[in-house]
Amino acid sequence: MADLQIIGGSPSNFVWVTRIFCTEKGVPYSHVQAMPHTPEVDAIHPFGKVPVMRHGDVTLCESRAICRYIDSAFDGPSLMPRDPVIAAQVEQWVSIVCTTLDPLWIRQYYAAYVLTARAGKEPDRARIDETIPKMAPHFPIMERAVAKTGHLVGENFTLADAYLTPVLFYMNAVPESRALLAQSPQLAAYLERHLSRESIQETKPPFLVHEMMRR
Ligand SMILES: N[C@@H](CCC(=O)N[C@@H](CS)C(=O)NCC(=O)O)C(=O)O
Repeated sequence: MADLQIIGGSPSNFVWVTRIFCTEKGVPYSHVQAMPHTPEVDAIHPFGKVPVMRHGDVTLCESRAICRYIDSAFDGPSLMPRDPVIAAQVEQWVSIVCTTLDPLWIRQYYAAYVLTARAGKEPDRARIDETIPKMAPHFPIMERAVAKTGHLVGENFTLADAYLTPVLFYMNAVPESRALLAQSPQLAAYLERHLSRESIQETKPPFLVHEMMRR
């Protein structure tokens, strides 16, 4: 069978999701490191974003579509439950992470550390100060979401948790959001527990971009 390639840099939380998914399903893949807007990515994603995927003649972009393809094209345990209600609840939380948390927590706030570090500059304090008050109310909401079972949906680790854990990992890596996380003990415990999961340990970014660029 053709080699399955996940293309995109390890630090990307969305690349990370697709790698967690492959690992949980037991699907072998090659990981090709590539930045957004580079030729191999632009050849697949119309807006040059990572992850993208190649499997023989099949090329795909967007993490959710990639996970969906891998789930149907390969055998193995799935992070997508079969029950229609539970499956829809998983999609609901995946969507919330992608459309509410990621745009603010990662693209606006964490980017204030990463983009500046890449340019060899100090974090963008104005951007951080502007974003934190908007993020703060999200933390107790997410705390309540995981409080009952230690998962976003039901009793098991699902794709919803695979989307949330990388985002929380980055929130724990920088001070203001780490403080917000500390005020949400159930969410902090959720992160700690899922971070120790084998599939997450195996695929974890080997360095933090905002720390490495400053060395
Ligand atoms: N909805 C996309 C989001 C992908 C995304 O935003 N990737 C980031 C890296 S984590 C990226 O490529 N950013 C470059 C850009 O937006 O131009 C997915 O689920 O794959």
